[in-house]
Amino acid sequence: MSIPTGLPLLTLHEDPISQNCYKIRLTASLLNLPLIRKKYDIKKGETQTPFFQNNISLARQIPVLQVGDVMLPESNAACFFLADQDGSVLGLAPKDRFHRAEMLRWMFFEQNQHETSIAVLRSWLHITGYSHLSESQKSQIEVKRAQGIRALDIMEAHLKDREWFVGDGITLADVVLFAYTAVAQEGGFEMQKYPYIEGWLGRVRRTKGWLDQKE
Ligand SMILES: N[C@@H](CCC(=O)N[C@@H](CS)C(=O)NCC(=O)O)C(=O)O
Repeated sequence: MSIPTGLPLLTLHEDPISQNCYKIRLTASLLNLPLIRKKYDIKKGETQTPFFQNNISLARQIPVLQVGDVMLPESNAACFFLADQDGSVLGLAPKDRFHRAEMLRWMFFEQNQHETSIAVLRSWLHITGYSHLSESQKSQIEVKRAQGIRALDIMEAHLKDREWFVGDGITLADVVLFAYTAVAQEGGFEMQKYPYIEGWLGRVRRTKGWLDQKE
């Protein structure tokens, strides 16, 4: 399957409650790219249908970025697709080879150490609600909390002597880490303990083209 040439229509299959979807909207906004939004309610199981599985994503999860008629699941892959183009004014995907690899390092960190703890606790405690959790979920809360604190500690230490995660400007590493860090308090994380992270969140919010997650 090939990607259409020119400027293909970009459609985001999403649930606005999801910060993984917000990452893609934020990337598009920072790059001033138009996105069509197709909304689903994951709480009502709208991504669990055979139609969704056969036509949108085998994983039956959002977000999925549709490029023309080609589907691209996985939030960080979608952000990379949007930013990895010549003429990106903000340089969200740096040209320097080592910086690109470092950016990927933090995007992988986000997916395997940050999202798996901070996003999951936010989803359980803020969206589902403690009283609706299964016994298995309840039993995992403290482990997830320790994993999330470890991820935040790593970010705080990294930001002590730099303004951005990679190089000297905003990249996708900042964009994807911003999404769930900005709402980490909804998962019970005490964000006042992380002054360097708070300063960095402010820098991301002040970047031209920044978009609030509610927009
Ligand atoms: N690694 C995936 C995670 C996608 C994901 O967990 N999506 C959630 C919403 S944030 C979802 O669709 N949940 C509903 C379900 O799994 O049924 C990404 O970054 O896109």
